[in-house]
Order: sequence, then structure tokens, then C-alpha cells
Amino acid sequence: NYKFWQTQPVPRFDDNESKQQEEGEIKKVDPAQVPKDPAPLLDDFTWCTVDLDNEEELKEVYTLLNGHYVEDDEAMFRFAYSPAFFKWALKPPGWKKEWHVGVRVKASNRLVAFISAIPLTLKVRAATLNCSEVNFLCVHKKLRGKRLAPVLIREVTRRCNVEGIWQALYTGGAVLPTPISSCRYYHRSLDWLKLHEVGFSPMPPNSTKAKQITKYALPSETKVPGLRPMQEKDVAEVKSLLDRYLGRFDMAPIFSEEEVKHWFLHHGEEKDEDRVIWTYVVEDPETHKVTDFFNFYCLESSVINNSKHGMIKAAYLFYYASETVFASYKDNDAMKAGLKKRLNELMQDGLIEAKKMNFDVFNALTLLDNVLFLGDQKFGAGDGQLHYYLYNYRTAPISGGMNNKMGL
Ligand code: YNC
Ligand code: MG
Repeated sequence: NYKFWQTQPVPRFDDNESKQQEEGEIKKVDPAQVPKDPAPLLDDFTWCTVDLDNEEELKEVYTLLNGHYVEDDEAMFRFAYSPAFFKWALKPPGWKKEWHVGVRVKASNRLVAFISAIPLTLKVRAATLNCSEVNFLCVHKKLRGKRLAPVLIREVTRRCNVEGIWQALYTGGAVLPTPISSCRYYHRSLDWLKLHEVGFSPMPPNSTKAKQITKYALPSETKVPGLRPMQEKDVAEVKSLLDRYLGRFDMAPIFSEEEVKHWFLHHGEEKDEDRVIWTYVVEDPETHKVTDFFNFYCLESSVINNSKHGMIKAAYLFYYASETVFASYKDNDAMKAGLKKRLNELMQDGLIEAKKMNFDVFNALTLLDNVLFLGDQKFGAGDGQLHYYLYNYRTAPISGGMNNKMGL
């Protein structure tokens, strides 16, 4: 089992206690030993670098992933990333064209597999890693089970190594050796009836459609004084708030100002319907300081085989921070209570904004301080788990649950 992963510098399931407590790089690679060229593919296939600045090639990635990317266990829904989403997700500051790796069929030039990496500065406990984040691994359905995935992973590893990057973060639903943390997806219905009609939200025993719709009803206007969309002028304040907030977690990204701009601000060149990210700040009405922010991104899923609805529009909670956590409290419980109250206010407003924009569901994971509001805001546990992995780096497991120390 794990014929491929066994060969890779990742922790093993059967590592003993003391091994598990070790911290740091697993395998030192001599830069001179990194191959200059990709490993050969089977005869009919060829490597390519996908140029996402070329609309045609961007569309090829879009087409491959829309037909062949992640589905739920029952194959009812499949992630439907938009071209605008790929621009956002795959071209952050410092992005490298060579890290957008494709495989084509020689005869037809058709793109049949893809894997990507982006640069990431990641804090893991006391260490700061210059690493990459690997995502969008996808193999055409007709080519599954032929051991192409390990070939893609080796190639993206080589292309990272060529740039002097030896560690990577990646996440997925698949259980591999060995998660450093695992989160659960939670879902908050915004349009319960639609979610019910597509088969996502079952009718609870002893409930009715009317009761369910009432349960998820939201006020029509937000309540937090000073809440407004984030603007470019807020970048420095938002960054400072985020740095301090994420400083409390064992694992979290470190964003530069440029990265905050990229990840949090909507850049006008996309049409409104192509918008990916919504960020809100709270500007204190008296001091005009930014005291809180939160954001969510849009990711649709196609509904497979439903005559009434073709798409589900989902908002995914991304980052947030609040000064509340730094106020002086008599003890940790008081701090938690203060934070719980504030996050509930912020998230309620987030739900209202998402509802206004016609999102059908609001998703969040059990990370950051999310457990403080998931229940109160009527999120329900989904069956999806998301496992977090580090490549070529060992660190003790980072716990989930109430004392969640995961900041990403
Ligand atoms: C997966 N998701 O275990 P063993 S998430 C990693 N991540 O290897 P084959 C995976 N490995 O067990 P297929 C994986 N899924 O023998 C499977 N594997 O050691 C392993 N699905 O290969 C698997 N996207 O080619 C096994 O499998 C080996 O044809 C089997 O292809 C798999 O993006 C896949 O879910 C996932 O497109 C491509 O099923 C295909 O089935 C597919 O025979 C739908 O592969 C889409 C989907 C995955 C989303 C994601 C993160 C990927 C991380 C990859 C690891 C990166 C490591 C860091 C590299 C950089 C290092 C530096 C520096
Ligand atoms: Mg394969």
C-alpha cells in the first residue's frame, strides 16, 4: 500500500512517538542532483507548461477541471472553478509559469492532466518555511488508475526544487501518509429549498419545508456599525491585524502587503459576474481604525443530473481577524466569550451579505476560531474532511477541535 507515497519524504503512519515529536526537514537534497529535465512520459503524451496569460490555455485548464476535478462521494456535485478563479488562485505575487504543469496527448494536443504550485510563506510553529502550495491535481477520467498522478507529483516537485523550494503544503480529501491536521467542512444554508431540491440538504425528521426555510431566514440588513467593503487604503491595517491574529496559531501563512492585496481585494478588471473575493472591514465609527475584517470567496459547483438546477453558488469563508482578541481580559475564558460574541456578529453580517448576492450556501472549515460561531450561526457538519499535508517537513500533529491551532 502507498507504493508511491512510501518512497516520498513524508512522515509514515507507523512513526513512533519520539519520531513524531521531531521537527524539521525530512530529506536534504543536493541542488546539483535535481534533474534539469522532466522524467519521460509514456509515448503518446508530452509535458507542457500551461500559459495562464493565454486565454485559450486558461480555458483548457478550465475545461479539464470542470469535467474531471473533485466530486463528492456520491458524484452529485463537482467543483466548477471559473477562469477568473484560476487567475486569482494560480497567479498570486511571485507566481511561476513553470509551476503550472500540464500533460498533453501528442496526437491531438489535448490537455489531459494538470498540477500546479504557487509560492507560499508558511509559519509552522517556530519555523518560517519558504515553500509552495500544490493544488489542482487532475487526471482525465479516461486515464485514471494508470499511475500518472505520481508522475505529475514528481514533476511539480522537480520544478519546485529547481527554484530552490524543498517543502510544500497540500490539502485534499484523500487519506495519505500522514496528515498534520484534519478539518471538517461545515455548511450554512442560505437557500435551503434549492439545496434540498438538488439533494444536498435532506429534510430532517419531523420538519417541513416551511420550518426549514424559516430556520435559515436572515435579517435583510447587516448590523455591525462601520462594516464596509475593504478598499486599497485598508491594506496596511488589514495586514497588521491579520499578522497579529494568525500569530496565535501553530500553522498559518504569512502574507506580504502585495499578497494581502492580491488575495483580499477585488481587482476591477474582472467583470462583476467573474468576481471571486469579497472582503469587508469594520472601520470604527469614532477612531476610524480598522478593528475587524473577514472575507469569503466564490466557488460554484455543478449539479450533476438535476433537471431544475445546474449550479450551486457557494461562499467559502477565507480569513478574518478581530481586535477583540487583543483586548485585556481577566482570563482565557473571558477572552473566548468576547471573541465568540464578536465573531458571531461578524459572521451573521457575512451571511447576510452573501445572501444578498445570491449565494446558496456558506461553507467554513473547523479551523481558526470557527468553532466559536459554527453552531450559533446554524452551520451543519458536512461529511467532507479536509486533510492537511506537508511535503518534506516533519512537525507534531496540530490539533483540531476547541483548541484549534490551525490558522489556514
Ligand atoms: C491526492 N489527492 O495514493 P500510492 S487534491 C496525492 N493527492 O499513490 P494514479 C494522491 N496523492 O497510494 P489516479 C491523491 N489521489 O500508491 C491519489 N493519490 O502511494 C495517489 N481525481 O496514482 C494515490 N484531485 O495516477 C496513489 O491515480 C497514486 O489516476 C495513484 O489519479 C489521482 O490537488 C487523481 O481529486 C487525484 O483527477 C489525479 O483521481 C485523480 O486516480 C483525479 O493511478 C479528481 O496517487 C480530482 C482530485 C486531487 C485534489 C490536490 C492536492 C494534490 C497534492 C499532491 C501532492 C503534492 C506533494 C508536494 C509536491 C511539491 C513538493 C515540493 C517542494
Ligand atoms: Mg493515472
